[in-house]
Amino acid sequence: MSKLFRALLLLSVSILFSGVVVASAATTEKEPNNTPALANRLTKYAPAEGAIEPVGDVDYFKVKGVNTLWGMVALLDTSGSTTSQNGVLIAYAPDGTTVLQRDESGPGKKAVIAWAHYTGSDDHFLRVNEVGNDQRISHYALHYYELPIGTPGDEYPEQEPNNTHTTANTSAIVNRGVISRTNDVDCYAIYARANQKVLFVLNADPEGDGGPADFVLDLYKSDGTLWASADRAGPGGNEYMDERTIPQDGVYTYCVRAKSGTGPDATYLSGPIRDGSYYQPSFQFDLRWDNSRPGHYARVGDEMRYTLTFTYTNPLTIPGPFKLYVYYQPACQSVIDNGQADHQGTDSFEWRYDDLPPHTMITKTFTMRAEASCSDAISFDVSLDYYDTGWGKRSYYIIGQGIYFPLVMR
Ligand SMILES: [Ca+2]
Ligand SMILES: [Ca+2]
Ligand SMILES: [Ca+2]
Ligand SMILES: [Ca+2]
Repeated sequence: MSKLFRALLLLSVSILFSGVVVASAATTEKEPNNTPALANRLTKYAPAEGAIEPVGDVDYFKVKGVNTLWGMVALLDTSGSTTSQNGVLIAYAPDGTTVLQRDESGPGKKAVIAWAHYTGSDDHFLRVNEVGNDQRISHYALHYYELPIGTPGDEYPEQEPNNTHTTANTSAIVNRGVISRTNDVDCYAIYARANQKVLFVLNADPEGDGGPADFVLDLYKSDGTLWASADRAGPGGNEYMDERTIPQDGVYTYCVRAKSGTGPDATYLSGPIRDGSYYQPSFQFDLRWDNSRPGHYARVGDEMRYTLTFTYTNPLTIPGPFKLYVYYQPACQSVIDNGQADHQGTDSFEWRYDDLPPHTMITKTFTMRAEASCSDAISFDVSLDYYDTGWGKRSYYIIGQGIYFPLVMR
C-alpha cells in the first residue's frame, strides 16, 4: 500500500449517529431530603431508589433544567413496595413551589410526569410522598429523562389522516395531537433496531387545564400486528407503556386513541423514549480529503478537494426541511467550489432539501484553498427541523452533531 493511499484511508472519517445507549446502576436516596434545599441530585440515566419512611416522609430530588425548549419525563414506580403503593410525584419549577405536573401511582400504575417543559436552566425539583402521608412506601424507583420538546404549546403537530399503521406520521421526538372524534386514532411510526429499549409516554393534558379524554396507547409490530396496549389511567391521566425490548429491526407504530372524552379538547403530547434518550433517526457521515499531501497537510495556496457523503438508511420519510452544512474558518480556508451549495455564508455553506426520503445517500464534492499557515477543520452538521422544534422552526439548540476533521497547514 502506498503511503499516500494509506494516508487517504486514515483521513476517511466515518461516524454513525444513533441513539445514546446507556445503562447505569441505580442510586439510592440520601436522607435528609425533605426540602428543596436538601434535594438529592438525579442523573438522567440512573434511576433513584428510595423509600417513604417513616410515615410522613417526603423526598425531594433536583434536576438541572436546560431551557424552555427542553423538558422532562419522570416515572415513579412503587410496585416494589410491600406497604403502600400509592405515591404522589410532583414536578416543580425552580422556585420549589410552582407545580408543573402532578400524578399518582398505585397498584399496577406508575405516576408519570410527561413532557413537562423546563422553565429555564435552573434546577427543577421532583418530589415523592405517600398519597395521604399516612402510610409507608417501603421501596420506590424514580426514573428521569431529559428531552428536547420544542416550543411550549407548539410541539410537533400530528398530520391527519394518520388512523392506521400504514398511514402513520413519522414520529418526532414528541407529537402534539387531538383525538377529535370517537373513531379518531393517531398513529406514529418509529424505526428501531433489535435489542433497543423503547417506552412510550403520553401527556393527557398539555394545557394543564384538565384533560377530558381517557387515552389508550397501542403498539404495533412492523407486520402490523398489535403487540401491546396500555390503559392505566382514567380520564385526564397521563399514560405510559412500559419499556419493551425491540425483537428485530423494523418500523414500529404507536397509536393514540381514547375510550371517552373525545373532541377538540382531547389534546395530548405523546412520544417514544429510546434507550433512555430522545428518539431521533440515525445517519452516517463520511468525509474524505481526496488530495492531501502525504503526511496529512496542505501548503498555503493548495486547493483541497473534499468529498462528503451523508447516508440515511431508515425506511421512514422525514418531513423537511433538511439541511446539510459544512463549516470552516475563513482565515484558514477559502471556498473555490462549494459544490453548488444552496447557500454560502461567511464561514459555512449548506445544501437544502424539502424532506429526507428513505434510504437517501447524498454525496457532495467541494474544493477549498489553504489561505494561511494555521490549523483548521472541516466540520459538518445537519439540521432536521422536524426533530428540532417542529416544522420550519430551527432553534438555537441543534440535535445534529458537528464532527471535526483535522487539517493542518504548513
Ligand atoms: Ca425517603
Ligand atoms: Ca425524605
Ligand atoms: Ca387526531
Ligand atoms: Ca387520526
